[in-house]
Amino acid sequence: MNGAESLIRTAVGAGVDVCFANPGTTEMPIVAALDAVPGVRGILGLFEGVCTGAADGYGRMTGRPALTLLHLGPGFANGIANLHNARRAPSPVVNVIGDQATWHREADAPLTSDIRSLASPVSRWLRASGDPARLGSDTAEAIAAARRAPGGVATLIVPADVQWSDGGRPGVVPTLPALPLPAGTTLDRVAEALRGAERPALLLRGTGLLEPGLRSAARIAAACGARLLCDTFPARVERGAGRPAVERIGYFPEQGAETLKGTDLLVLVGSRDPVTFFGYPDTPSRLAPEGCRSLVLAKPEEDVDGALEALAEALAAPSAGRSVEPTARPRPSGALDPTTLGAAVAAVQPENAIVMDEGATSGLPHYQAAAGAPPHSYLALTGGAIEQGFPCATGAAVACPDRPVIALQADGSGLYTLQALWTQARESLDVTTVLCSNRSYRILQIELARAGVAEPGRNARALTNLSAPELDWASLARGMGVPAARAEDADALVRELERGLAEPGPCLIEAVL
Ligand SMILES: Cc1ncc(C[n+]2csc(CCOP(=O)(O)OP(=O)(O)O)c2C)c(N)n1
Ligand SMILES: [Mg+2]
Repeated sequence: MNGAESLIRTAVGAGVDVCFANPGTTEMPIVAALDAVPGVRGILGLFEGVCTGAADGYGRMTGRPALTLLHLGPGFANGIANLHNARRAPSPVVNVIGDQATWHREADAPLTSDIRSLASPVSRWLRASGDPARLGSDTAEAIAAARRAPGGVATLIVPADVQWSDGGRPGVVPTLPALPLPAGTTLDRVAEALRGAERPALLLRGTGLLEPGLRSAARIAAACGARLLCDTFPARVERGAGRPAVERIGYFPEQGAETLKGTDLLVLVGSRDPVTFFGYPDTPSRLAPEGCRSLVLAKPEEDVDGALEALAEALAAPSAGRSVEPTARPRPSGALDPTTLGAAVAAVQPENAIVMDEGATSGLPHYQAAAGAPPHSYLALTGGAIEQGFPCATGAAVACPDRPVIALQADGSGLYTLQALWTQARESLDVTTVLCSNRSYRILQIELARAGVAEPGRNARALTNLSAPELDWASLARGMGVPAARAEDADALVRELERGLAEPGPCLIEAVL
């Protein structure tokens, strides 16, 4: 067995079954091993950011890492922005990067570079494997590191000769240790603070936004009147009718401050004290009002669900909290704008949908409109590095072949990684994309206005406007093998959405805003 086969055997043994890949010469032994050792589905992404964003989406939906297979420093560098988003989620991901053969490094051939320096900022675990006999155990360690709560990005650099040389031995991934509960004193302190607070809130992250964590959080809310909050851009929230309602913190500083206004106690559940997305003149970084106390119930690496349940018990909470009633979701009619777009999606989204929102300014109203929609998973752009929507939706669809995926995709953000559509077509993934076509970097125009630029100059207009030439999204999608339509009003969007959702496989609807 060569090193590459030991790597794949280790992955298969650990239940890793997907590899989002864009390989080159230094990964050929691993490509061959993917066939020599059955069990891992190789999925080609036509740009590395597609592979890493897909691994993020896959990790969010399964809680398990996929492999990415990337080509030396430059290939990896193309995938960094979406690994930044994965790190912020945080999602379990295992990157495998081929490198020059060990003895060839000193020749300084053209593709040689400092991969470690590129990988370290986005990797919680990083190693260059140097010995085929240890590549299996290195792989096992990488997988274990990616899985360790709350999940994270592990990166394994594998020189080509370590892949092709004999002497490989599969490694075994240790079973995960039970997550530690927070100390009893922490629990007591939080319970006491909650009893004394007038307007408390829980800020939930990680498994706290999935069942059963959410159910325990709702019990706590019922016991002490706490609100349930999540970050502006959560990795994944389980929501919809029959589930507890979770409010998102507003995006702009004044909106975020408005969400938290009057809060006197913020209980951090796998989360951190909320801060503004950017620094603005004369605006504090911290969002919570002055005098609001923040207390950590559970750190991200602790047992968030167990802590929530123990806190509910400590508060003698009722056995169930409030959940959202199903709401009427009228089909919108007339002109398309972010509100009617959100209403259209909410009106038709089927039960158990996965909604990936990189709709930017056009995506926001959907969250409110879909509050009482059938149960669904909602995924957002965690790290603010745009280009994530198409890839993350792709990975979510690979993870959950039985669930419809709806992608709210802003046009500017979508243009970075639209080739993910080709992967959706090739793999027959059930992704319905609503392409929010406002032909601008609208958010940047808003930021310019906020910064006091009343009349944008020639350059400011040129740098924030996507018209001239007009992008033809239906043609772009069809060129990638994805059926497409164009909707010029809300009625047409509803109609096209119903058609797209009824058909298996991907489709794209350009919603002309
Ligand atoms: C990787 C990356 N590059 C650039 C930016 C800066 N940026 C933030 S939003 C944005 C444009 C968003 O336009 P679009 O996706 O069309 O959404 P809209 O604002 O029009 O709703 C840009 C360029 C970023 N956040 N991330
Ligand atoms: Mg736009």
